[in-house]
Amino acid sequence: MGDKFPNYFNELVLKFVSWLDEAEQERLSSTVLHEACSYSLLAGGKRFRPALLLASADMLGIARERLRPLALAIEFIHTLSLIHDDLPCMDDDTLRRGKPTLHVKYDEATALLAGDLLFGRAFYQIAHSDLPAEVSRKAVELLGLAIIDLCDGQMMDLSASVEETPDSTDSASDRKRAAEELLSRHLKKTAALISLSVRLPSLFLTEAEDKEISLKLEEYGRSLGLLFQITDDIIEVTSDTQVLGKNADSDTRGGTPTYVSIFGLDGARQRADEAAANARQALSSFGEKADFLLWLVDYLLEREK
Ligand code: GRG
Repeated sequence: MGDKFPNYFNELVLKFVSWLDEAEQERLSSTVLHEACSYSLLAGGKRFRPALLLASADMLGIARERLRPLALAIEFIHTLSLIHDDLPCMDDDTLRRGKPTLHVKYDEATALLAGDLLFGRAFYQIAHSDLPAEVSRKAVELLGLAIIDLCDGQMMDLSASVEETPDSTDSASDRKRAAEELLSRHLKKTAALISLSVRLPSLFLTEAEDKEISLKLEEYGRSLGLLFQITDDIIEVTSDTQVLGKNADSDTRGGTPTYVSIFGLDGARQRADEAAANARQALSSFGEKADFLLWLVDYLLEREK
């Protein structure tokens, strides 16, 4: 297999970054606020969601160019969620994508408004495009739902940080409830946007095809998103800040329960394996066309940043 899949992943990332550079050059204004948005957008980041969206499009045989507005919209919303997540009233973080967070580089008001502006740009990008009307309508509906999930998940995250992580002295039912709460929080906070990225390309299929295929893509995306979050929790305790590009203990400083704090490192790895198995199962009917998306499952299981 060698470098085939990593190279393909890089190719997708480069394609997306070229779209992002073009979108930044066509910005509607060059005020400080727009510069602040560009600071966060162009700070790097793995571009995991847009690359996933393009890989799904390739698997379904949909021309990549048709996905341009949707890929940009997804990354705008993801970046906005990171900017707001880092604010003092949320996670209060100082480092993101290897650079000072937006409110540290500028100020809080600018960071808040930059996030709001990206929200607007995401929907403008979709509506101001030549996407077929029905694709555009459905994409807005699904993106709206994913954003609602993101906000719900973040709210759960904030409340979780003031509750105690159950330990061995807690009853089995307390531990079960904590595990269910953790699953629900991560499905909303992390898996919703990842799942949407995999699902969106199927909007270009016929309605009958979309109905059948979108369920499998969503299931894969949900499991992959969960796997992404579990491995995020694992590398938060096994990696250092320099490798991560964000503070290594950023999610645990507020005492928020994580897969590692609830299940221990081995338990978290076991849950990562289960999510990986579910993701593989969801794509079992796609044959070798799904090879890259299946490789991605192993890549996430082994990732160190
Ligand atoms: C209004 C869209 C909107 C959101 C507001 C703040 C908030 C609600 C939600 C925050 C959700 C959040 C920060 C989830 C974390 C998901 C996650 C694992 C992010 C890290 O993603 P990576 O590693 O980041 O792909 P890069 O920097 O590589 O893009």
